[in-house]
Amino acid sequence: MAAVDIVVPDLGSDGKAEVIEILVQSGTQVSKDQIIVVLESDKATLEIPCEFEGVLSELLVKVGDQVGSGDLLARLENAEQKTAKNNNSENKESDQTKAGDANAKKTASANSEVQTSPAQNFGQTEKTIVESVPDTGDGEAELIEIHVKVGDEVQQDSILVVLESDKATLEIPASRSGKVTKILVKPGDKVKHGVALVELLVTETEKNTEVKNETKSETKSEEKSPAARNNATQTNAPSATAKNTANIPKTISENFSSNKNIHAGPAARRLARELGVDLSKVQGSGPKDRILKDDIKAYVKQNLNKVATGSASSPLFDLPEIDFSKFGAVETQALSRIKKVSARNLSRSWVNIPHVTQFDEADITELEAFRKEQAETLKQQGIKLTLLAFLVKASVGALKEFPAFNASLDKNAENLILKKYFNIGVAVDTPDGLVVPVVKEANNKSISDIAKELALLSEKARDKKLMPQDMQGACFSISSLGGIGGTAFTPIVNWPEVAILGVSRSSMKPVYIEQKFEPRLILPLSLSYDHRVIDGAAAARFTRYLSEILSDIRKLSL
Ligand code: CAO
Repeated sequence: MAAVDIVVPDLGSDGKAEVIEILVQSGTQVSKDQIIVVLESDKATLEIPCEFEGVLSELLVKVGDQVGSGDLLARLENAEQKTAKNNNSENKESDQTKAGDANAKKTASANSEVQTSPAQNFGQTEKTIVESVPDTGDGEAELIEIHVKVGDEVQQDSILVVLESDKATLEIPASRSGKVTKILVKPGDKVKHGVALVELLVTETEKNTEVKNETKSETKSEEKSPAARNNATQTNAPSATAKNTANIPKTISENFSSNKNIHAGPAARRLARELGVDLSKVQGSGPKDRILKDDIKAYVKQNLNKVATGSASSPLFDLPEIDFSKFGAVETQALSRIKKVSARNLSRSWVNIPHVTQFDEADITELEAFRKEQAETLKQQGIKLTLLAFLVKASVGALKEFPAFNASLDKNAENLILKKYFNIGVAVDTPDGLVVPVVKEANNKSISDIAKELALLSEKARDKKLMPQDMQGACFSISSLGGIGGTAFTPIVNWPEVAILGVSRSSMKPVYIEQKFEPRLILPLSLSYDHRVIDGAAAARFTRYLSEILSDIRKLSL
C-alpha cells in the first residue's frame, strides 16, 4: 500500500494551464487510466489520467486554478502494490514523458511530401503533395472526421481530417493551398505517423522557385532532424517558416475558429460520438462555453424527455432557454395537463400538415330569425339553441357532398381513408385549456338533439368529466369563436382529420341585392385544410356549399 502523487505533466511551452474540469471526488476509488482532471492552456486541452488504481485521498486543486508543470493535483492512497513500486519521481517522470508526448502532439508538423511535378504552364508548375499524419507522439490514432472531399479547393491551414487517440483529438491542417485530388483514408481507419491522408494538387509560379527551393531545403532539414523541427514549432520562433506554422496540427480545443466552432475536449467528443449527439446543438457550461460531458448527458436527457412527452416534434424543439427575469419581474406557472396535451397535438398537426385556410361568408339572416324563433320554444325544454347546432348539421351536409373532407390519410400518406360516418368534433374552451368533444353520428340527429348534446358535452368539458371516448372518432371539427368576437382566424387541422371549420362572430353588413344595399347578417367562415388531400378549388367549393346551406335553411334537414 502506498501513497502516490498525481502531478501536472510537463506543459512545455504552454507554461500555465487552467483546471477546467474535475471528474472525481476525494475519498472515491479510482481506477487506472481514469481521468482525474482536465486542464486547458492557451493552446490545448489535456486530460490527466490516474496512473494507478487506489483511493483518491486528497484533491488539491479546484476548477479555475492555474497550474504549472509538476504542480500537485491529487494524492492517491492504497495505490496497488505493483504500481506503488513506482516512486514519486518515477511517477513524475512518466507524467513528464506523457507530457512530452502531449507536447509533441501539439507541435509536431504534418509531413508534406512533394511527389510529382506533372504540369508546366506559362511558368506555373503543378505538383501533387501528400498530406500525412504528423508525429503526434501518441502512436496509433483513429480517423474520426474528414472535412474535405475530392475536388475541394482548400486553403493553407484549413482542416483536412480529425484524428483521435486515447489522449487527444487532433485536427490536421493543409500545409498548402490546393485542390483535393485524392482522399486516401476513411473514418474509422487506424492511422499512425507517416500514413498518407490526402493528396493535394498545388500550383506554383516561377516566381516561387526560390521559395520552392527554400521549402525543399526546409523539408530536408526537418527530415534530418525531427527534434529540431519540434523545437522550432514549440518555441514559435519568429524565424519559423509559414510552412512550419501552417503544418502544426491543432488540438480541437485550440481551434475555436474552425468551421464547426465547437469547443469540447476529447472525452466530451468521444461521448458525443458514442451517443450520436451533434455537438453544435449542445450548450457548453464550462469555461469559454466549453462543452463538458455533463452538458452532453443533460442534452440527451432533455431530448429523451421531449420524445417521451411528444414535444420533440414541436417546432420549439431547438429554441434556446431565455432568462426573462433579466428584463423584469416574472412568475412561472405550470401548464395544465390539458394544455400540455393540446400543445403536443397542435404542434404535431402544424408540423406535419401543410395548412391552407379558405375564407368565406354566409348570409345567415333567415337562419338567425329561424334560430331565434326555435330557441324560444326549446328554451322551455331547457335547451339552448345557438348557431353551433346548425353549423354541425350544415357541416354534415357539406361532408356528404365532398367526401374527401370526411377522410384521413393513412400512415404513409399513400391512401385516403374515406369515412361513411359523420362524427363532428367541437372545440370547447375550458379554464384548463381546449378540448374537442365529439357529436357522434350527427347525420342521424336533429338540430335540437345536437343542441342538447352540445350543451351536455360543453358542461362535461368544463367540469372535467369528459371521458376519452367522448373525444374520439371525429371526422371533421368546428371551432366557433362567434360567442367571443373576431372577423376571421386560421384554425389548426385536428389531425388525423383533414379539415376544420373556424367560425367568427356574425355581424350586420350592407349587401348589394337587386340594385340596392340590404342589411344582412353575415357569418365569417375560415376553413383550414390539409393541402395534401384537398385542393384550393375543392376548399372554395366546400365553403361555398356550406354558405349556401346556411343561407337557405330549407336545404337543412331538421
Ligand atoms: N355570431 C354571433 N353570435 C354568436 C355566434 C356567432 N357566430 N356564435 C355564438 N353566438 C352567440 C350565442 O348565440 C350566444 O348568445 P346569447 O348569449 O345571446 O345566447 C353567445 O354568443 C355565447 O354563445 P356560446 O359560446 O355560449 O355558445 P356556442 O354554442 O356558440 O358555443 C362553445 C359553445 C362550447 C363552442 C363555446 O362556448 C366555446 O367554448 N367556444 C370557444 C371555442 C374555441 O376556443 N375555439 C378556438 C379553438 S383554437 O382553434
